[in-house]
Amino acid sequence: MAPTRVEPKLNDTDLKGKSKAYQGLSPQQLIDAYRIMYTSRRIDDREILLKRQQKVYFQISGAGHEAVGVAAAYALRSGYDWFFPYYRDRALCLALGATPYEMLLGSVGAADDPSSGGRQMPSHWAYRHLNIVTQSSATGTQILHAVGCAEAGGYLAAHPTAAGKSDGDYRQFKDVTFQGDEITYVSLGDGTTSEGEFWEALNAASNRRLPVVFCVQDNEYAISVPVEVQTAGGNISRLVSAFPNFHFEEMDGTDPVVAYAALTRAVAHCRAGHGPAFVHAHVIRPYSHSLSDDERLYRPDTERQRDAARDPISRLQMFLLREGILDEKAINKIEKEVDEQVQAAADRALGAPIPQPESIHKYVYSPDLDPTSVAFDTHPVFALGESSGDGKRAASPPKTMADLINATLRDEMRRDERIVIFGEDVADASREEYVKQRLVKGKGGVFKLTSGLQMEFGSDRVFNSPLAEAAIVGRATGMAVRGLKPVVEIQFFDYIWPAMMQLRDELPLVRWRSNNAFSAPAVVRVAIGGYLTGGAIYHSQCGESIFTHTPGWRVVFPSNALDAAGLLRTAIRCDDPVMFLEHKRLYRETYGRAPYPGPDFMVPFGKAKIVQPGTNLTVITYGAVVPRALQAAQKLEREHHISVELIDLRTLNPFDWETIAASVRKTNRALVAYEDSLSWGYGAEIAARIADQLFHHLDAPVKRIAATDTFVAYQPILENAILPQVPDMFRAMKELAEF
Ligand SMILES: Cc1ncc(C[n+]2csc(CCOP(=O)(O)OP(=O)(O)O)c2C)c(N)n1
Ligand SMILES: [Mg+2]
Repeated sequence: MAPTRVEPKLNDTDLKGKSKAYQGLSPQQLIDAYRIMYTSRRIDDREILLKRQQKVYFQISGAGHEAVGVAAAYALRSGYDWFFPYYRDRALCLALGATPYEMLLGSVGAADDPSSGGRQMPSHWAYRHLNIVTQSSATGTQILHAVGCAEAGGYLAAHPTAAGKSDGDYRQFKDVTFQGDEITYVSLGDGTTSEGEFWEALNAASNRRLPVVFCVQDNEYAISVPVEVQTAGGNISRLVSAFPNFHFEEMDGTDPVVAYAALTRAVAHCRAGHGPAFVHAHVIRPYSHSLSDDERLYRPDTERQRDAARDPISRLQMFLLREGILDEKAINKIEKEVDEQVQAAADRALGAPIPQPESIHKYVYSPDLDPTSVAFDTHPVFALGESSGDGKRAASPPKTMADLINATLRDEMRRDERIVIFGEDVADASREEYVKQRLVKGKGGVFKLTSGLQMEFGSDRVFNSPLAEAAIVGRATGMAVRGLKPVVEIQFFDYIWPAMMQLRDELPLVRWRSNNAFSAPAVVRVAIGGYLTGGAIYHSQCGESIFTHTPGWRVVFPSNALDAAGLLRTAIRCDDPVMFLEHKRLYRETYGRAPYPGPDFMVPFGKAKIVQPGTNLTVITYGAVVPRALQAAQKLEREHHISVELIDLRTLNPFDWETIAASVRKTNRALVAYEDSLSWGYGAEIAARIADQLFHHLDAPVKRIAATDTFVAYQPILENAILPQVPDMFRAMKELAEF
């Protein structure tokens, strides 16, 4: 069934003459709108030409979407509100203050391209001074960032002192601004409303009454797929209409006056703090999806001609003529000026310096703060425990990893008001009165790692999220871009996958892809691992190498309570995104307990620990394998006098190559032990590096011991057979020593 066509609803066109205002727009603003819209179209045309001449390498146009873009810019405040546009928003960005030259620098991939320094395709906008935040090519991810951005604005308004700078950690390096009544604008296409992240974003914005304007630019196609295939019933407005707290608009987005009126109402609703707005703009797409697409393959001429009759450029031109605001001569003059301006900008951009190949490594991580540096290497200060009665106070008792992570979070939250914690079940109780009235004790995480934090710091700093992992990470990204320090929890590593797009394509990439214009140094805590007896497939997974394989992440995997405390503090204070992997089996293990090391204890990243020194072979490991490997090594020493040097990596990216290399040069034998399944795992990289760089020092092949290439099964006998056990490690070490 064909979708219902929405006819243009031009109104208020009876207002004639230059003194009239059109839905609040003055004739001069309409003239300016025409200039911007025409500029936008001409940049697209110029880019298409340059692409055909192979002087630029990609083209996707904003054609047909110009009117709604300019209207949004007029309804919002440049440099005051926040913007998460998508690739069709050229006119929006121009109207907010980006220049044709800046855009064309992006087209040629110039070093001075303010959006990405030649790292991203054209039309992936980022203009720091205009609050236009870096975006990816992945459809829909930006919608969750917008939600997080709006949440950060609200949080900062409620906690203005959090915005202050502070030396000695990530806060030193980011200017945090907020307005109190700022709005976040996010746009997307009709096809993108099919993404789960769209719905997760609407749900969160609705529930939290966030000032977000969601602008769906409906050109009825997502590449070749028409809207009635994307959207049940063919109209997204109908589907979202039940979300509470929203203001809804549906209009002809090819008419700037109509679009401006709708967006002004939407903005007023948000600005007044009533909640989000959903603006559904019907637009056209006259230039195919991109230059790689030919829409004549799937759209007949009749349909394309029908769209052409609604072209926003010719429509506004007709309107200006009809209203007597401009005559033909004046229009020609504007067009000529714009043509010359765009031509000059293109010529200039074509001569602009391109980035140096050596620059590719810049901004994978913060250039300002190095978490491997001595600044993050501090000594523990153990508190004294209770007095024993004779006036003497013993050292405070050893605590579990779970206890120390909780205590570290607590101390960091006291120190840094920018920290917010959210995730599934992390609050003590969302219905906080139950705890306050002492009716219940409170939950504080399925493993109780965040226990008591909501009660101490309040429900705006520690709160439950919906069961939506992409939203947890996507919202954290938006908050971190604004300067907050979200420390979010993924309940089980096994369920990290709904967030994968955010974890792979977004959070770790914000800094690099924007050439350091933006950053998102959030912490993602994840409960990981097996050896649980009954954990089975979906509560035992590892998979750390998937994230060490993603540039931009710091990946941490402590094996004991003290390291967990010190590394978590470094994770929170550093200026990079950190994935903090907490082994569930180690949370309450007797092994590796320690007294609380004080509120400033930090362990630097990239520094391994030699758990025990040895001479005959080197075992490189981390996480829950550390205590198991230690047992095996001790038995080997006792029974066979084989001396094992056991290295706990502690952080997987960066990892401590120097310690590994020094050890292998001494022992000439290396075994990499890890809990994940063997093939393609983290140990493969370590083994390859040793083989590559220490070949002349080796007396035996580099060996690996790891789980079988299966998932972890439920029945304990099977689990034992799957995960590497002490006897397996004992055997592997002995064989290697005797090779
Ligand atoms: C997650 C994801 N899947 C697929 C693509 C490839 N892709 C790029 S744009 C697009 C269509 C988007 O359509 P719509 O949201 O309607 O926006 P429009 O281009 O029509 O403005 C697709 C499938 C992508 N970029 N990201
Ligand atoms: Mg579309």
